[in-house]
Amino acid sequence: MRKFFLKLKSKIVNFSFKDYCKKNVLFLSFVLASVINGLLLRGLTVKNFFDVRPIIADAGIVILIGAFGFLVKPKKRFLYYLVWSILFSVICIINSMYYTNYLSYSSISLFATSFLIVDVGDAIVENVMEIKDFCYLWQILFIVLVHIKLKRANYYDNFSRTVKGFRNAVFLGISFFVVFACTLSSTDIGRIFKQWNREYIVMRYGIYTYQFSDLFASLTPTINSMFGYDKNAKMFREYYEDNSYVASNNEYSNIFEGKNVLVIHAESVQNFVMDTSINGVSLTPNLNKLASDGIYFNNFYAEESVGTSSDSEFTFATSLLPATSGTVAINYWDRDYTTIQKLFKEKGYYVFSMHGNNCSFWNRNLLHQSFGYDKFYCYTDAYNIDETIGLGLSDKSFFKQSISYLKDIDKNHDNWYGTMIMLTNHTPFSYIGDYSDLDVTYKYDEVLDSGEVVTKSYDYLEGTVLGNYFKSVHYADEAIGQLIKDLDREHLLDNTVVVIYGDHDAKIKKSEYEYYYNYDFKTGHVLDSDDPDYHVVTDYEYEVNRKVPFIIWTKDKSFKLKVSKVGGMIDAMPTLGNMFGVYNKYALGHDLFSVKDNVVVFPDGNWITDEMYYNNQREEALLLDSDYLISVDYISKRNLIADERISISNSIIVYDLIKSVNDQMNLIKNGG
Ligand code: GP9
Ligand code: MN
Repeated sequence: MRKFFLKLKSKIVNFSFKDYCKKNVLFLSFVLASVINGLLLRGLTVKNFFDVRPIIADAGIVILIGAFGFLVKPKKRFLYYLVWSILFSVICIINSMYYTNYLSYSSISLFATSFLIVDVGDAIVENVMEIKDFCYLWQILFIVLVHIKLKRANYYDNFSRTVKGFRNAVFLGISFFVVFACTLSSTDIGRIFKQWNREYIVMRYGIYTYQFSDLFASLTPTINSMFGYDKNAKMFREYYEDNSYVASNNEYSNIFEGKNVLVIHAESVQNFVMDTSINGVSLTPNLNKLASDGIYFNNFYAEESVGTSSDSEFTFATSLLPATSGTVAINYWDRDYTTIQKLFKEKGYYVFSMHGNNCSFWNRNLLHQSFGYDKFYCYTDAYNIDETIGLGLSDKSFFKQSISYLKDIDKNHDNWYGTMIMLTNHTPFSYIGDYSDLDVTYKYDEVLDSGEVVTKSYDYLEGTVLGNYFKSVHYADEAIGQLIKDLDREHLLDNTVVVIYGDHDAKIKKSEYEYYYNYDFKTGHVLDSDDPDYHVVTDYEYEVNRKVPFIIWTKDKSFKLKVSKVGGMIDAMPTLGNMFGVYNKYALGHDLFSVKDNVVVFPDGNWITDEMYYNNQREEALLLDSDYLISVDYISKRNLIADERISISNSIIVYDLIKSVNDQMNLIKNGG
């Protein structure tokens, strides 16, 4: 041991940094470029430039990977570093784009869903890619240039494959990691294992460590379900021993028993559009009418993760949160979930779904079977694709053609529960063109010197993503209005409860809102960003604005009410279920008519209550009720709820825990 330290000491004393750099130009160039790109990515996304901890972690992992280059023949070494440089640049590019859209980092598990990107390709090009996403490519160019220079100087002829070089680099890499490990808190360690707080992990561990830990986590859906079952099953049993969902009892219990249900999954409809008029024209007159004649939850969030539409369907159906890695629709569709569809089916309802896009999008042909739907009416199997807007059949045609199916269903079944999944109002919204009659230019009268009055116009929202979204949402609203009329004409509303939810926000960038809020109608220009009246849209304002409408309506207008208490998609099933006398003992949400102090948990661990929005990633809070005195205890209690809700949901999803309980029950029933 003593000998080792003496040797180490003499090595350190005799170490010449200049010599080391000279001998390892390619290796060090690779390390430096990769670390700079990691820093650049954090700087351009989470604006985390100055924290040295992720730099140390990035350096550690890159050095370790670079170390293996010493085991490659010098002439092939360049290729080794080139491949890794390409891989690292691609990682940075993908994460940069992903962050712009989701304010989070990408996961390898999403590659399973990447075939869906082909269908939404235009949306990616129009809304997702930006020039800045490609700045990371410099690393590749840099490595090539360094190589050319070294080759010209016959650099490679002077070296051979060297185990010593490998050993030294590994030692260096490990040293970086040891230093880094000393800076970790228990929260940091917990979060890298749980993986859902991706922004935090990248800020703390750097992009490369995140991406490797994510690779491991993403490969684990299969590995996971093989290991860790006992621990998760125990957690599940203990949780439900004390917290099994108990049916609520309030003035809304069973009010709709025996009625049919028509759920409208309203693509990308955000709540704020219901309070928006452009040039005095309401964007959503039909939704507004339904909301004011029914029960309208106006402080409601979708709680979706990377599975967007499919996650909302899942959370609505099960009252569980989406998977923390991958998506239920693609990776875990074949589990045994307790769903609202199955519960209605048990009551004798015919249960079906309808959609105008490919039946296999989001794996719906399988997912919907797993939810318990009797039939999925989709795309060319059920519809004549006579009018395409964006991804598939236009909503107006979809609704029109669905009426005859609904009439048949109503004729042949005493009771039915159906979901209609809308499509047209899907990002990038630019296909809406003439299908919407909403004018988003701004017209004004100008008095000329001669006294003549002429009408002039500014482009205003014309040609912007938000402007297209407004047109598109206006179209979706018209489609809903037309559907309600047609249903009424066919007497399909007489015994039906119509439920409408926005499936998630429209994923429109903050800069679009800033343009909209800061538009100066006097000049037709946007205010300067240093103007005292300039409205900066903060991350918090943006997050809180992601609300979607949730409406429960009947034709007889028997319940007219606006609920402003905070709620989420996870609460939809318990709230609606109670009105029909169905309940799900595994529900993690609450009946919004019974719950006090509700907490809406997002899949990344952030949460919102009536009092505050809490960003768990940054450990920052936005107070929503300034009269409320918030304590540390208030936050930590809700952090625990968030952690528990995410963990229990994920355990059920990954380990198919409801199935194992059902299997045991069947065994007991059958006397096994
Ligand atoms: C596609 C539709 C859109 O069929 O449901 O899915 P999204 O891109 O919103 O998840
Ligand atoms: Mn959607």
